Amino acid sequence: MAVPAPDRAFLFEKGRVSMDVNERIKALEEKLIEALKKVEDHNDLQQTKAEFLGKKAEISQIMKHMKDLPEEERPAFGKAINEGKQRFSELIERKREEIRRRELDQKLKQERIDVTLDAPDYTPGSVHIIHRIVEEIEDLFIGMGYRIEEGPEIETDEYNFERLNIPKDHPARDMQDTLYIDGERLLRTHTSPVQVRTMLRYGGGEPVKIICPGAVYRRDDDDATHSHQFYQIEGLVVDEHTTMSDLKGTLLRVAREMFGSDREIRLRPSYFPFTEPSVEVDVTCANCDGDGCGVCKQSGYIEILGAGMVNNAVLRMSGYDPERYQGFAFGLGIERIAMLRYGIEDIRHFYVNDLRFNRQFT
Ligand code: FA5
Repeated sequence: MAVPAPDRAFLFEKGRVSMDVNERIKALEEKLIEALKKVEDHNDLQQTKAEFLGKKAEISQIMKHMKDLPEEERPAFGKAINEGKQRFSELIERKREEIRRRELDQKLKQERIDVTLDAPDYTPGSVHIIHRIVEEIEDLFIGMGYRIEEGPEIETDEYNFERLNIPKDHPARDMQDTLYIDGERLLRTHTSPVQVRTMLRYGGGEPVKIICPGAVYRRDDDDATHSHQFYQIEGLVVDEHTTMSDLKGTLLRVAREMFGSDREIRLRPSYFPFTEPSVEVDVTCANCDGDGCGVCKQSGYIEILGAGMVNNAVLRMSGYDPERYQGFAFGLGIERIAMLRYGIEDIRHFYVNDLRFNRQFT
């Protein structure tokens, strides 16, 4: 904006200097007010600010003349200029705020949400049936005073086998086909190593009452009843005067909780290197009530887990004196329990993530 240069002679006329400066600034202020009316956006505003307050603005030019004024007139002159600049700035900032609000209003209008539109369909997720059964069994055992322990899925040969009384080259290693990572590390084939880790941590001096849920891995070929990865829950009680009948009572409670209050169990002699004696535990078939049918292969019973009294060698290796302490342990496969309970004929249903299957259990 071209503002004529101030008339020096006019400015220097004694006694009129300050008044003329005030008039000039007043005139400039009116010009600024007019200019601001035409300002549309931040760009325009920036330009107007440069015109009225920048280095080349008239007010800055007038300021340069202060040095030519008599000493006594300088303070009033400087004050007039500074107050003028202050008012210009305020006018410009007010305009800036006005633009900001207008832009915000526009943005809010554009982004307005139509709350009357239909919400998109969604189906809430749910806990997988395997984890639901794990939680159910955990609740049952917590109610009986057990603690929950967990251990690593990548285990060492020492904890998975050796400290469970399965030395290298022992034929019992063939019972669980193992996925090795290297010579020493492997994917745990069962949850029994957590027994050992917990007993060692307790240091042989106090009773143990734990369950250990978790994933385990085997080099099994997947078929209707075998998976290379499945879930187990291990149970371990070590105390003075622990007997086989404590084990039987505990497992009967589990069987009735899982399959119905009228179920019976049967213990069959078996072999595990870490328990002595060892048993396989069968539950009466829910399909035929123990009379014999296709599901239980006419036996009236279905196998659900392995168990036994903790082998003295295992107690000793874990720091417990077998003269004083005895223990029982059991290990059950969650998928097999779920299959029996819900009549699922193929273990692979649990892992293919077919929502039609999963939703049956929500
Ligand atoms: C064991 O793993 C022992 N550690 C259990 C045990 C613990 C015995 C403490 C004594 C004392 P076993 O290999 O039988 O045992 O496996 C236990 C359960 O896991 C089986 O009863 C079965 O329900 C389940 N299971 C075994 N292999 C598979 C598989 N490939 N797929 C799905 N479930 C399996």
